[in-house]
Amino acid sequence: MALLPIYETPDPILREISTPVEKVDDEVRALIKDMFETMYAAPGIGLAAVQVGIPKRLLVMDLQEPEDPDDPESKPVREPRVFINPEILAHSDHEVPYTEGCLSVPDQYAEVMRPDKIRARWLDEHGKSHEQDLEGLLAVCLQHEMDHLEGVLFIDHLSKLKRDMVLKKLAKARKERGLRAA
Ligand code: GNR
Ligand code: NI
Repeated sequence: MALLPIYETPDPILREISTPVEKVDDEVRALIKDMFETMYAAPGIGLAAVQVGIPKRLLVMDLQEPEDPDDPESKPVREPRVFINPEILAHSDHEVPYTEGCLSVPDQYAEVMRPDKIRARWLDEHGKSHEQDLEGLLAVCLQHEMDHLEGVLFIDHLSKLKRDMVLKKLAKARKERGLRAA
């Protein structure tokens, strides 16, 4: 059991292209376990291996959606998902906005447009292949995580003006945190 360090922008590791997982073995499964622990502690709904400094094509996700969709205060249901060497086989032409955040761009949120439906293929933690049509938050989150595998952050989808605004707010928040700690 271990919490892993989460790398934040502008760390150059986040710009690396992740390489395929060659073999889904116990070492990979141990990393997956630590990634879930790190993701739940953060807390976040997804985490790509490169965010913890390991540029491999591997990500974990748990949308932790409330038990009762009409009551956001109801207990979140845990549904851990693992995606190894994921591929997007097709996506709809229709794009929808979603307000995204990222553990590597802490406490900053902005609306990103992405295709609302995708067909994806991936391996699970046992090396078994899956192919499925995905939509909603699951499709948004998988696209966000798969961007990480290509060294792309959600802020890269924004206009330069909006991206600079987010980065300025992040710098300000870090500066204030630093002043409080001093
Ligand atoms: O925790 C996260 N929330 C989130 C919200 C909207 C769209 C994407 C995400 S993923 C993010 C965790 C993260 O940084 N994953 O890479
Ligand atoms: Ni992210």
